[in-house]
Amino acid sequence: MKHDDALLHLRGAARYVRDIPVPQGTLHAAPVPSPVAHGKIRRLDASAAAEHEGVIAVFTARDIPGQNQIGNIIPDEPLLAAEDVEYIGQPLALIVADSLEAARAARSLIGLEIESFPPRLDPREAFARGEIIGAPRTFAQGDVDRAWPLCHVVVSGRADSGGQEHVYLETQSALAVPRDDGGVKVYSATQSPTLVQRTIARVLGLAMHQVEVEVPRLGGAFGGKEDQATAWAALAALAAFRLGRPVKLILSRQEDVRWTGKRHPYSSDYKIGLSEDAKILAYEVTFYQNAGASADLSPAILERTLFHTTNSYFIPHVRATAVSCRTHLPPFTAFRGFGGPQAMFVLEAAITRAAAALGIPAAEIQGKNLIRRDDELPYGMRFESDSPARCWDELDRRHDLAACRARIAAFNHDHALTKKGLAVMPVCFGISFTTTYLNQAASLVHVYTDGSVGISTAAVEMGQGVHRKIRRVAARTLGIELDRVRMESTNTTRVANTSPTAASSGADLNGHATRLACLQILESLKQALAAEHGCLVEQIYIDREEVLRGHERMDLSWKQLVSWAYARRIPLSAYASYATPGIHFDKSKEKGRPFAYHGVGTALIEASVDGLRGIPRIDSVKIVHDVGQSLDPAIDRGQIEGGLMQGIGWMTSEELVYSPEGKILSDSLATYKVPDIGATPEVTIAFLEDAQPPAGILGAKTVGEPPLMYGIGAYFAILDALRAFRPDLPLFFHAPLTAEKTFKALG
Ligand code: LUZ
Ligand code: MOS
Repeated sequence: MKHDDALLHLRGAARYVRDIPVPQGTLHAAPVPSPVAHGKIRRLDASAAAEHEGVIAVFTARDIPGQNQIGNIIPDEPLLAAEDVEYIGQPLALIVADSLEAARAARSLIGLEIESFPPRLDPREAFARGEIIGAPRTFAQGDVDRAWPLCHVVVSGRADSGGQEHVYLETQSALAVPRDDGGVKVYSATQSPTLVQRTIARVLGLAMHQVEVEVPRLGGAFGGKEDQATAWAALAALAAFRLGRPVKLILSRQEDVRWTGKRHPYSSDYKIGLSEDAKILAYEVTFYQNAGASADLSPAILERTLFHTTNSYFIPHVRATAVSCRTHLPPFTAFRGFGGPQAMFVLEAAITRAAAALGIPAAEIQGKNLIRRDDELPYGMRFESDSPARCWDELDRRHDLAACRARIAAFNHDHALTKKGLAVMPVCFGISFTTTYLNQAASLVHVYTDGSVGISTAAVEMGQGVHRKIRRVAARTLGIELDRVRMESTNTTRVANTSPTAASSGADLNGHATRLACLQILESLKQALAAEHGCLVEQIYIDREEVLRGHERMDLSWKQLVSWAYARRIPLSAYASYATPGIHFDKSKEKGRPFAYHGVGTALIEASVDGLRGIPRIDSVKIVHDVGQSLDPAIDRGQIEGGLMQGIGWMTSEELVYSPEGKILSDSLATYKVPDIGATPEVTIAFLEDAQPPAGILGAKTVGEPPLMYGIGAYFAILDALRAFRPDLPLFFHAPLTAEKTFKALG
């Protein structure tokens, strides 16, 4: 497999924002972070810092010409703290100097007095004090209260999942260059070019057309640059605008880990009721989302939690309530799965507890309750595919779940010091932004006179291969070779009003728009040819760069066709937009059809635990995933493997630890453990064959986010192995299940 930029990456030649050759006179900026999680600024004296050698200027909230506001969904987040301080790491000021070293060194000279108050870190405590963002929301169907007495078993409990650091390879980066018309051009490592553009316009008091945002590529993002690239771009733009000089702002790894938001930790209460034959009748859940200090994307993430309350299962009686709780930590943000994984973890916990109560394997409950075509989801959408059961059955056919369980039982019988465990993890993830209006995209396609093609869309390439997929769509639509098609950078002057490259929808939305633009060009070419040759437009095809009339070759190549058309003044560029049809959602009723389709699959995870050292290990993962007709099987495989490992990390080793003062202690890759190659299990992936016609682009279904949630199975597989050592071990659901916790659980 070859990623579009594989050679550049391999040679270290790919240019990220930090690698762009800077204009002469470029300055460097270093934010001054709050040392306190909760307090009021009593004095902020920048005079000594301003006099430090190399320092050009120090900016505070007072220097912002427009609004000191970067909140996206809710305007509750200042760019620079004016009075209230809400988390450790919050930017209080910006030092600009002729070198990064000088800017950073001057930080210690800022005279700062902050009156500090005890910080609130726990979401349940925040909820109890009424510190919530927006109103709680409830999704419901059936009537849980009437269902409980009908259940054979009812169990309840609590499940907690921790946050997760994105660990994108490229840290937050921006380069702002003032324009001669008073505007500013900003190179930003963002998933959301238009959000950055709009926010900078607001902060500087400019019109959006005075702000150009250019995104070359990202070194990973995973949601961490959907909302949180904005502050750094806006700070760089503020300094460039005020000083009339280019300004570069790059966070170090440690600054990035300390100051930026991560996946939301959740604490949840669940209650689940089942019939004697293991049918889930009722499920009630309350999600307490730890939002951090400001809203950021929390309300949208909370909404997606509610959408994924029942994951891959049909449950007739459901009541799910979710509330976003304000705490004194850096605002938590988007992370692959966007609140969905947190919901799925709770339901798997509930099922695991119910299985223990019934004395049956959890997989028996899972397999019996998979959602079927026409079943209604708690948000009113009727399920439109057979994929969950088909993926499950295919996994069973290939790997024989009962035989795996028997093999593990035999192993555990024969081994005293090592025990194995198993879990099945079905995933069903709604595809579309839950905010309906974001489901739009546009594409600008140029065919140059030599037949080569350049495409601009809203899609940001961050390693996920979206550019290669869009190139495939264009090449296939035009009937030309892939190598003729190039993706341009993402730029707000070429494609405006961009939705974030997020929600697993980059290839679908921008691929559809690109296909429409290519079809426009194709139509003009065909019309001109039909007129010239006196035939019907429908008779003309382009296949493998050859023009065909019916089945006959016209002795005209793509290249020749393009120069012929140019000479006849036929348009060779087109712009098209696309909006996902048939989706809607009514928040007043919490019902609708929010998703174009669902990303579906099932995984079988096997784990083992070393009983002496307490160390858990994921041995193997077997996956059947419905990709539809894959646009690029190698890229899809890569996404599935990467997502899986990120999910396993979230569930097993990646633990965010904070001091009581609200300071992150796990602030380096030595103390925050991401899974490495040594932790990688044997992964077997099968694509669901002859998947039904989906709503994605050219028959393909997305694979961006859903595979992360297979990793949830790692928690339950390890728990299963622990129970093989200690059948009396009380069940506990507090992710991540680290080596420390497994060691303690073994006593
Ligand atoms: N971002 C967003 C997302 O703004 N809305 C979504 O529904 C979403 N879903 C997944 C990931 N990012
Ligand atoms: Mo995302 S969590 O699709 O930026």
